[in-house]
Order: sequence, then structure tokens, then C-alpha cells
Amino acid sequence: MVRWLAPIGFLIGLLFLTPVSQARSKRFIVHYKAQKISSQGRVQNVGQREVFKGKSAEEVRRNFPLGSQNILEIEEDLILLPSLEPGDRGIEDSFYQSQWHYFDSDGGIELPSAWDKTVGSSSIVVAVVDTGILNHRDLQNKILPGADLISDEVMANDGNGRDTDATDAGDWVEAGDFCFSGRSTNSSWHGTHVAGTVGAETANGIGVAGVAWGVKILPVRVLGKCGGYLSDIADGIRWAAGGSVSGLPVNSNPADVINLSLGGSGSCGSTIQSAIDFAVSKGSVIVVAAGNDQRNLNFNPYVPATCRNVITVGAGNRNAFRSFYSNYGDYVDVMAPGGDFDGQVFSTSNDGTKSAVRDSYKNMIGTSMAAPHVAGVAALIKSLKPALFPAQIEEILKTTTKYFNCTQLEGCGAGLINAFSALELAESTEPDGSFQGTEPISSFPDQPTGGRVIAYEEEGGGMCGSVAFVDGPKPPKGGLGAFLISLALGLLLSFTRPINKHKS
Ligand SMILES: [Ca+2]
Ligand SMILES: [Ca+2]
Ligand SMILES: [Ca+2]
Repeated sequence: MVRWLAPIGFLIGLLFLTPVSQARSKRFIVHYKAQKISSQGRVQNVGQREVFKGKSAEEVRRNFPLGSQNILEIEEDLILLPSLEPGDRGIEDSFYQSQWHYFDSDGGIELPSAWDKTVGSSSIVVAVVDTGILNHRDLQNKILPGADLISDEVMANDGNGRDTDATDAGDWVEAGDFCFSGRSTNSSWHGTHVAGTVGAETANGIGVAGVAWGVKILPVRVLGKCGGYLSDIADGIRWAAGGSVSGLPVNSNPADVINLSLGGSGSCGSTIQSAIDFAVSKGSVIVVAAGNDQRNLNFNPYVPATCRNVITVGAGNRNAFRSFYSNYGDYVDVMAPGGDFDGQVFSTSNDGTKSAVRDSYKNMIGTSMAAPHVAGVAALIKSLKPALFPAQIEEILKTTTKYFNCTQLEGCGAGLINAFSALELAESTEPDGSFQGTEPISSFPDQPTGGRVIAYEEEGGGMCGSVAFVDGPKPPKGGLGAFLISLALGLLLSFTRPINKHKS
């Protein structure tokens, strides 16, 4: 944020920082021999330095008033930046300072130093498989042609079924809607919020910054009024990855990363697992929210959080503790900022309570907000090393975590992601398609759930109602035997997977 005209003392310490090209004339620091009279009247030889403007060091040497023979050294007086942040590339986004989740030394994910390596490549695509998107002014130049996969017209809320318009038509619920449970809710603009975290336009002087500012966003609409069907969500994943889906043209921008800030209780059935496996075989990294019910996933199946081949993300708060609502357990791979009421996640939204009205920004908390931080960092990794395989990227994220006040034994996976360290490791990692990561062995029988899942989201002020599984079968109970097997598996996995480097 701060521009330094670095004095020499700082120069040495800050050499790793990025010099910027200067439109103004260059400056040079001239170190020269000089004498001074001490307070005791003695003549002392002392090193002095002075700054001169000039086109080149040679010009400064020629014109030096005391003669070039008295010059010890000349060095260019570079302008350095503490590290690349939005303000260094233009005007700082007006709300950047409230986005603690990017830079807080405890609960943030070390983005400013990561941005020195890359802010994301425009050839990298992150699919936001969600409620659709709005043409928000802090997103509009980032959005690729998407699709609306919602086949049920009532849930789609846009007057038709599937089409190529991923615009969020609103998901408000009121009396008379089939999922109304006595509490009306406003439109969430959930997909717009998630997309802003992944890659809002940054250093444009307005609104918020995104994790991977340089990448493109592919909006895939699968959640509408009352949620979305697994079958549509599975087709959305397939379409995002470049697969063919009936009734829609093939996506010409296959996703490098697919963010799924959605879910519900139920085991991971073959419909969604096969869509995930297809996408991973196409090279897509799949990032999934763990869910917001404070449940241990070892004993409570959630879909797609307990699917294979996904990076399951739990939520942490500003102080690097697990957020109170976050699901946990061995299926959680990593933690990312989801916030709590002491510090929420700020991103793009809209003022409309039903239909969209006017661009705005909103605080939200939830594992839905945590997942796009991971999707964004995965996209930064892909920007640096496009050929890395999804399992390698998951492993890089897991092995580079920072200090977090909850261990793998407590169900927080490998801990809080660290964007800078992840990019550093990615730089030295070569693509290896045979790499197999560690995945928890499913403790639940694969069975189709057939229910609807909705976006994981907790709006400021209210916890109830916004996370729900509607009309689906109950999660399998399994009795004491299944419980003990899960427990044994859970303990086994706790010891066989790498343990977080937890400070003692
Ligand atoms: Ca439609
Ligand atoms: Ca912005
Ligand atoms: Ca995983």
C-alpha cells in the first residue's frame, strides 16, 4: 500500500521487492569521500551520500560537484514496493482494507506476498457453479459466457429451463413457495459474492479485491429458488469441464478450477461422483465447501463434501480458529477464511431483496466464502504452472499451510492455506500425472441421494434456515457398528495422513 522512496539502509533489506519502472527522471545515490570537523576540532574522513537526478549513473558521475575521483559508489535510487497489493497497481480498491481474509497475519491467507509472483493469468478459468452471476461493475470484465443448468422452471425463476444465460434471477423465498418453512428470505446473490472472492476486478479503485484478479470467471447456474437438484449440479460440473450436456452448446472455455460452495447432507452418490471424476480427468481442480452445520463429516455424510477427488474446505475466523459453524472431520482437506461475527468476508453483491436492483458489497460468512479463497489460490497455482495435475495442487495446498489453532486430529485438515508458500512450492513442482494424493476412505456406502442441495451461506445476523437439505432421504444412520468402523477409520486416517505443522 505504501510507496517507499527507499533510503539506503532500507534498500538492502528490501532488495527482494519489486522495482517499478519510473515515468519520472531517475535518481542516483552517490556515496563519496568527504571530511568533516569533529566537535573536538579534528578532521575526520567520513562516507557521505547524496541523491542526484540524472539520466544515467555516468551522467551523474561526470557532473558530480566534488569530482568523480571522490565517488565511492553510485547506485540507482529505485522505487520499491513493500509487496504487491491492489494499491500498487493503480488505485486501491476502496474496501480492500476490510478484506482481512487476504492479509491478516493470523486468519488471512498471505495473498500480498503471493501476488508478487502472480495475480492470475487471463487464460485460467474458474467456474463458479452456484446461483448464477450479476453483471456487477466489479466483475463485468471477468465473466465468460456461462450457462443456466436449472431444468425446473419454478426453481430457475427466469421463466424457462436450461439456457445459455447464467444471470442470477434471484432466489428469494416467500409464502407460497414449495420450500417455504415459515421464514421468508431475500435473494442471496450467493454466486456473485463467491465470484467476487475468486476474482473481482482489482486495483480498479472501486469495491473489493479478488484472490486471483487476473483469471476469468465462468458462471454456471445450478442453484435457484429453493436450491438445486443434484442432477443439474452434476451436469453443471460436467459442462464446466467441457463435457457435453444435452440442450446446451459445449463450453468453449473449460474450467481449470471448479468452485462448489454448495451441498447438503447425504452420501456422495454416483451421479455427482462421476461428474467430479470426469472433470478431474479433464484437469479441473474441484473445490468444495465443507458445510455449515457444525457436524463431524466422519459420521455425517455431506454431498459433495465427502466425495472423492475434491478439495474440501472448512472455514476459519480472523484469529485462525475454526469458525463455530464449520463442519469438520477427516474429509476436510484445508481451512480458509469463512469468517464469523467478529470478521466476515466482504465481496460483491446487490441491493435487491428479490430481483437485482443495484450493485453493492456485502459481508457474508460460511464455508461458501471459504471455498472460493481456495479456488482462487488453486487458480494462481495454475497460472504459474498450468500443467500441474489436480491431485498435485491439492497436495501443494495441504503441505504449505500456515499456523491454525485446530489440528488435523480435531478435523481441520492440514490447516489454513498459505497462498505465498503454495506458489513457492508450485514453482519447484514438476507435473506428474501418476501422483496419488491421500483421500479419506469413504465410511459411507455410495448411494444416490436424489434430494436437493442449497448454497452454504450464513448471512450476517441469522444462522437458521440458510443451510438446508430439502426433500432428500435421511443420512444413513448405520447403528453402532458403522459408528465404530467410522471411528476406527477416522483414527487410522488421522495417523496415516500428514499431520499439520501445529505450533506447540
Ligand atoms: Ca433458464
Ligand atoms: Ca475492485
Ligand atoms: Ca480431498
